[in-house]
Amino acid sequence: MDIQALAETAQALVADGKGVLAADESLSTIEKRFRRIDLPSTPDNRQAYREMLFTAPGVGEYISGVILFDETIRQSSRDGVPFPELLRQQGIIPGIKVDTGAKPLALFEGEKITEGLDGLRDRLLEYRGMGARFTKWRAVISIGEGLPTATCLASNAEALARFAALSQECGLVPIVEPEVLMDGDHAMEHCAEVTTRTLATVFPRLLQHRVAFDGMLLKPNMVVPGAESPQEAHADDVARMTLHVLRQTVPAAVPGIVFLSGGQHDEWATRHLQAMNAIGGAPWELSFSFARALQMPALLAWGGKEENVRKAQQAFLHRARMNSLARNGRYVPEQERKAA
Ligand code: 5MM
Repeated sequence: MDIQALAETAQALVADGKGVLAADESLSTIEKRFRRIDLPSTPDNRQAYREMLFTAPGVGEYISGVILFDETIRQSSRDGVPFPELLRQQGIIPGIKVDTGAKPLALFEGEKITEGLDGLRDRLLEYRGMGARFTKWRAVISIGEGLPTATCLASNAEALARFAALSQECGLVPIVEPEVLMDGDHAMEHCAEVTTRTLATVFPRLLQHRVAFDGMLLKPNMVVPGAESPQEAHADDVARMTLHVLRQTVPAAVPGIVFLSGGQHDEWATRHLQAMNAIGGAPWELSFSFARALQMPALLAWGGKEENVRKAQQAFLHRARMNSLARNGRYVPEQERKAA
């Protein structure tokens, strides 16, 4: 295993002012997103949407890497340039989601286990041959009455560790994503406690599997109140609590933490990232790997229409730029209006 090469890729993904675009929506998720704009989810529409994002002029200034879905890594631009090559031309590192989705955990109602380990080594080698340089695997953890159970946490941590080890063996930087969902009416303190338990289960397991921390990235949720909670959280509280949890659980050798947005309003995800970077002094780079919080305004502006491509790209570039500023601790909400 060439740890030096893995470390260089991991560092490039969290380079100054840059973060990752998650564009790895599975077929069911992209169908849900396209429903917002009344667009059928066909291979052509998915190709057109991803091409709009990937060809946004100058996107490589803010985006270091893009996580692709299996279908997307095999698609090309209308001019016939394979998407991984198109991204490289923009100075962007292609990555790939390699899990095959979260399925019900047998005998543990309300909990999920992420699948995709069978045959993974062969798939990784194929993706590497297609130009991918990093991978991603998402575990889903629910908060609820008696949830998450220790069994759910341990099973998902084991799968994440096996995924990460296989990725590194194949020369790919794993992005380890244990997502504690926002669903529910729990307080942010409860989210902090569950996120702590989750990460405290994941990291020892990664170590047992000999995963090199300097050749991976962590993609966690931020510590926020549940989506149905009446609790109001100030950005400074989110930042303080999230950093507290991460300091307790994430080794300093990990080069970067790239947050998911998890359904937060796009501007709030940016404010929270800004607040964390404003505190400063963290041992890891603090950046983003958003899907919805980067894409939603662009999707709505696009609406599936060719004539809206430029407008949609502007909306996407705007969010990418705002998050780039936040990632460097230089974002103020007034920049939203000024640039709009
Ligand atoms: C694009 O969403 C990814 C999951 O897709 P599927 O559920 O369709 O497999 C997801 O892993 C994504 O990378 C992260 O959750 C971040 O997305 P958000 O929207 O939370 O920033």
